[in-house]
Amino acid sequence: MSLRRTYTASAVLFAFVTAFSIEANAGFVSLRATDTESQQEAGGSNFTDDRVRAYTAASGAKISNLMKFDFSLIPDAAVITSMTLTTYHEAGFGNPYQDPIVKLYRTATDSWSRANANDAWAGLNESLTGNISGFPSGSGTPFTWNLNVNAVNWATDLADDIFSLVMRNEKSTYSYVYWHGSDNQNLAPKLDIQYSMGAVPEPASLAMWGLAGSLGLVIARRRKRTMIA
Ligand SMILES: [Ca+2]
Ligand SMILES: [Ca+2]
Repeated sequence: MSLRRTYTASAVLFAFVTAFSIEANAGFVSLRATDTESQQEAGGSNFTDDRVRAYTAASGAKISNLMKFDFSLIPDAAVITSMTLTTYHEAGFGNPYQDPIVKLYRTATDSWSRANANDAWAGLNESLTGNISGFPSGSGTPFTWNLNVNAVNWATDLADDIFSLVMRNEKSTYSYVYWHGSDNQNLAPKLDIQYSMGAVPEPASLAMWGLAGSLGLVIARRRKRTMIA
């Protein structure tokens, strides 16, 4: 093989390997909620303040909370492999009060907005956690929630670029916990997402890198030989 041919073959292989390696790489995004809203499940009243509530009233009425995340940074073909939500405690009113038991859900309803006072209850779709309790009481204390990403086919949210998450107090008796909403982005709910493109399995991609390295070595050796000659 002539030196020029070796160079060409190496460049083509390198481009090929690079393209696939980028696709095979795991991706990571950290998103802050772009909007949050407390909604009363029955009766449809919305709250306009910045408080994230998981609340069951003494009457049994529930006020649940919506959080909106912008998925436009994640490729539509991504396979989401993990999601961790962090919420920041908003101290006051003796909360957490009477050990609320909280669950996270996905909702397919994306049309809500805190700026819109007349949203109907968004409703619940897939559940993303089991029952969670034992919340912090310190002001601004972060609390992390691990979401079961396998409960959802994410194609819809990856296509419409909006993931609406619901936080709900499952306890039937008077209890509540509060968190900061989306207004202060330093305290807004944060969603860390890992994904893969699943195009090429890691070992294959590593082997290709090894091959590219060997070709590079051949070129270097040939160069040296040419210089000596
Ligand atoms: Ca959506
Ligand atoms: Ca998208």
